[in-house]
Amino acid sequence: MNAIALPAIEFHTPQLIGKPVEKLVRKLRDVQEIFSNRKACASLDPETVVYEVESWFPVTEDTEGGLFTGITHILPGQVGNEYFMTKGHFHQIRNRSEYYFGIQGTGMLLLMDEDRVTRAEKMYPGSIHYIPGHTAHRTANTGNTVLSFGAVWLADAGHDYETIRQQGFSRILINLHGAPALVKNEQVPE
Ligand code: M6P
Ligand code: ZN
Repeated sequence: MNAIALPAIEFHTPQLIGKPVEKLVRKLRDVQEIFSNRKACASLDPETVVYEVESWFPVTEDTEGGLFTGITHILPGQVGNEYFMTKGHFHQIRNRSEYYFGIQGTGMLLLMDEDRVTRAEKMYPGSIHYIPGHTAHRTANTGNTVLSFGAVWLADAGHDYETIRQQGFSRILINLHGAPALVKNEQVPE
């Protein structure tokens, strides 16, 4: 029997490995504008890796009903008192939902609906998060070790980063006296 080699989750690293896994590295210089404290950001090395994404795209982006999967690794760190986090996005096709699941480390998933109401869910190894359609999502690493989480999303969902770039999330996640706190984002309207 000729078995085809497929991508696989290597649990001990953990990583998504094999061909054709695509890897994306987001450094501070790529994501500096997502952090509230620009001064603190400017004092850090722009080459610092904030997060990496390993993805498998078995079908093309326009495949209705197709699925993509990936693992994201957010490094531990802060910009000022704000934890390292992903850019965050709505889906271009707004009703598209997604699953996230915690693999290693601890963090928070920020979920903001179209009325800009933001809530957060704790991420830990084994946690499962259903991200409904019409909901922007961003993850932050609140621990001292790498936060890795898996994701499964619809191939045609698309990433709308622009809405978040212009309007931000209504809440930001900061380290307040050693614990994560979801507080009002003073830089954007409610
Ligand atoms: C998850 C999925 C991906 C996303 C990645 C990083 O793996 O939701 O679609 O690209 O997280 O998040 P972002 O694109 O917001 O930086
Ligand atoms: Zn998504």
